[in-house]
Amino acid sequence: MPAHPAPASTFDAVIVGAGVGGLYALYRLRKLGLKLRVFEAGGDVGGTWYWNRYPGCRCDVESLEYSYSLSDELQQDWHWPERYGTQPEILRCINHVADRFDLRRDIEFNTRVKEAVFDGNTNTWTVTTDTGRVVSARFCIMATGNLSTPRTPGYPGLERFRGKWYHTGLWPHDGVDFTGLRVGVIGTGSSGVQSIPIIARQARHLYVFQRTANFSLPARNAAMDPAKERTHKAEYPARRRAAFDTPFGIAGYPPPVKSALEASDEERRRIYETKWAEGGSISFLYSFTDLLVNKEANDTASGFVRQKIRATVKDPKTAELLCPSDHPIGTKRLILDTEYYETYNRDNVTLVDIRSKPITEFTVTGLRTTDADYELDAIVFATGFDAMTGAMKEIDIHTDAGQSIEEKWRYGPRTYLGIMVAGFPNLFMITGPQSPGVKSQMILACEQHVDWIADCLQHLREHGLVRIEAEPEAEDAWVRHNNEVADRTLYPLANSWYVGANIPGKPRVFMPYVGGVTAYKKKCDEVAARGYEGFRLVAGGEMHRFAAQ
Ligand code: N01
Repeated sequence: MPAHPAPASTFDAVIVGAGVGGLYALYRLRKLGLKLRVFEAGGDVGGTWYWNRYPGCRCDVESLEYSYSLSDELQQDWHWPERYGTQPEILRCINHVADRFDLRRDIEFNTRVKEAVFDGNTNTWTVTTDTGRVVSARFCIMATGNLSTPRTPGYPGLERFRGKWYHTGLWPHDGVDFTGLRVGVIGTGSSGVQSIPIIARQARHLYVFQRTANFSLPARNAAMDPAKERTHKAEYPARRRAAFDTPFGIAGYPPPVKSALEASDEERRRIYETKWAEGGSISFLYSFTDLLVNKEANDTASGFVRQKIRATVKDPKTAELLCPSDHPIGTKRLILDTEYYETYNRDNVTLVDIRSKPITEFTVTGLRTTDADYELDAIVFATGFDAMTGAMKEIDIHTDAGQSIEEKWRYGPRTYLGIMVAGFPNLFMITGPQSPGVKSQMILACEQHVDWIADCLQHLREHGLVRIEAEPEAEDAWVRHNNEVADRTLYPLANSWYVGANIPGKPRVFMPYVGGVTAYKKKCDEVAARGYEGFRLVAGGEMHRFAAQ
């Protein structure tokens, strides 16, 4: 009996994931005439926006920016009702894209890829799913997402708990009504901070279990301003191009011109107040040139936000607990909220410091910390994800040469451009580690990667090439460059998911590329223009060509 049943179908490319990146890959690669198959673990399209349905979930990038640019008609037609898109609205748009471009017919839903094995003789990947499908493809494109592997803490006793528990990243589709319940939320990252004000309004009592305080700024969400929408739509193509000339891939924020240390106290305060009133994280981080590279400059911004927290939260002890003190502002994902700090002024909300008095176990009726028992009807884990590498490592990806991604990334991810991994030919990642993905507008990042991959596949086809593989030296240089760039910033000072700090035992390696979208795209374009510099390209005989040739 062979270890694997013979592949039932053969494709040019298998795409893993039907979120924003996977759907665009399907759309774009279809235009090359390739035979494609998408496998998606969820019951429908949307990825992040399919799974994260917790109360208050919305994007922290403005809706006019956080949207596909793949069709001007689409971006002109689509109306975003609010400044920031809600999860249901973003998911509605993604569904619209899937229908409008007839994408679903190539997607198998409720199908999780378990294994992908490369055969160096035929230069093909064999992909096996949990539904028993075995298919082969010349190329495998991992659109598996950066924040798609939810994690709950390993405290003992959860199976004893008689109430209901939820993870923000795996939220029930029909919603949860917390009315009249005693609820505990564990975690105060973006998901916790967005959901806490809404759960507080429903619950009889809400306990927020905070291990680390995070910086959060007001989102100032509002109904879409029709004049702004009209102007934006008139300028859409130019704005999309301009976005690539910005560090975070988002146009429309005037770049800062001076150091925070060159400004007087009064000028600094005035600028921070303006940005605070405007709402938004990029705008705030753009107050001065050096907030992310100079600790002293950053202290001025961090101090400003701490003052705002103290001015908002009435109980001084609670306010102090909510003031972040272990990382410079912006070095963890800067959160945008709606009435987060105000929520702690409610009588039915208690902040519990689990840094000084950690949770020890779950009990039948709630949870226990080192100094108290909390009676709860429901627990919400807003405890985040095995970010950036989790989804790739959950799939058993290996080659017939005996290499596995699990083993290769044991001490942290290693990639060339965040797109390919040396030793794993014909395997592409969309917004993989060491690309700017999570430090930029994700849809733009996905589109840029997919366009690059599509151009690459076109190049291979035109030149009769059947195999592309990152060279180890190019990968080493890229990893080194990533580390050097990160070390010139304050980012590595934070215990964030960017460095894997939220997962016990995960190697501490700074994973996103923070040299900016402009520099990154330039590098990708140069690599392609130089005939895929840093990649080894292999020609093949007739039988090895892609099916669509
Ligand atoms: O997860 P997180 P998230 N015991 O990892 C705590 C994107 N996103 O889902 O800091 C107790 O940020 C943990 O504490 P600590 C966005 O990029 C975007 O909130 O590790 N607590 C932290 O407080 C974001 O950054 C949007 O000490 C534990 C929290 O849980 C990313 O997704 C909305 C714990 C986890 O915070 C992830 O956000 C939502 C433990 N064992 C998400 N383990 C928007 O666009 C973890 N924690 C607005």
